[in-house]
Amino acid sequence: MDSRNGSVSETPLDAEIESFFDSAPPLKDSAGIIKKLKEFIEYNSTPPGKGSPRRVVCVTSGGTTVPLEQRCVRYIDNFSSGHRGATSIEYFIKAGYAVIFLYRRGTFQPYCQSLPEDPLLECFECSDDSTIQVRQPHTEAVKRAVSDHHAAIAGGHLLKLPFTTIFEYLQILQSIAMSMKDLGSLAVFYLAAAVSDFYVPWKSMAEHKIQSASGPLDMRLVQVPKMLSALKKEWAPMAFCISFKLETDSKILLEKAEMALKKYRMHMVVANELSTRKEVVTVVTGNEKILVCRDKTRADSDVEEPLIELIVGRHSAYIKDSDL
Ligand code: PAZ
Repeated sequence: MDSRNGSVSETPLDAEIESFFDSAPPLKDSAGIIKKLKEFIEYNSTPPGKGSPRRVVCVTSGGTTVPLEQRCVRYIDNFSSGHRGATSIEYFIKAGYAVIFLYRRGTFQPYCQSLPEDPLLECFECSDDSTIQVRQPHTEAVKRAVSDHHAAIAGGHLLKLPFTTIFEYLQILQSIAMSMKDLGSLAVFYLAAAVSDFYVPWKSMAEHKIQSASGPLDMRLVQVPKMLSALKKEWAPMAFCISFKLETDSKILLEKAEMALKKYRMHMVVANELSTRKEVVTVVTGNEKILVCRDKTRADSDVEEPLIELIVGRHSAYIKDSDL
């Protein structure tokens, strides 16, 4: 019995995964998150009027942190900006999907690409009578960000769930996956977050700030259990699953992506290199390696547009096959 989600799993999670969840600090407002998920999925399964159930995609985005102390002062982090996830969402919503956005706090958000780095301070000014107005040349970008973002939320097409640590990320991902289980083949996982491979188990973590006076720091990190297996086997077995593989060494990238495809029984693995990830990715499937590139003839183009187009097509074929 998985008490956090109130559901019974037929095959128990393997010991490593179980121990990760058992020893993780309790997720804040777990009940509230599960309630939001339930309402969002119900709403999109029976949209108002006579609309057919929407496809629902869970997009993960940004990097997970690994706390080094329970009262966390220091943590291990990674490079991920969340650009991939945030940009992809805009295309998924355009294609008619409802999106559950599991994102790292403070990373890129959908519809905000054209805003400057510090939007609050750079886009607005306060006049003498204390009215706040948008400064030129940011009016159009602010209008678009605010109206498209609000329309997605108000229309019930976007649910945003933030995380910071590896513990929060995996706990929320599990809740999302279990909530999406009954959607069957209409569910998609687009796992673009950069998830830590190693972590300090909560029980062996120092409670207070680690003291430097004690000399060099000797710390043991253990491997984060590979949750993709559990997601595919138990949490949402009928979902269409896309994972990402990032490497800095091009010589091993495709081999690693193929290994992940087979090992975790993903439908697609998107392989990308750190330095060229915004220009080109390779989509690895059971029998293809498809190069997807940004349209360089357009200054405002991105690689996510053709990538999501490809994914939506493959997901449609998957739904058709599952119905047979
Ligand atoms: O977040 P971002 O836009 O800066 O980068 C995207 C990415 C490289 C994190 C993503 O495409 C990806 O490959 N995620 C998986 C990373 C991994 O192998 O763990």
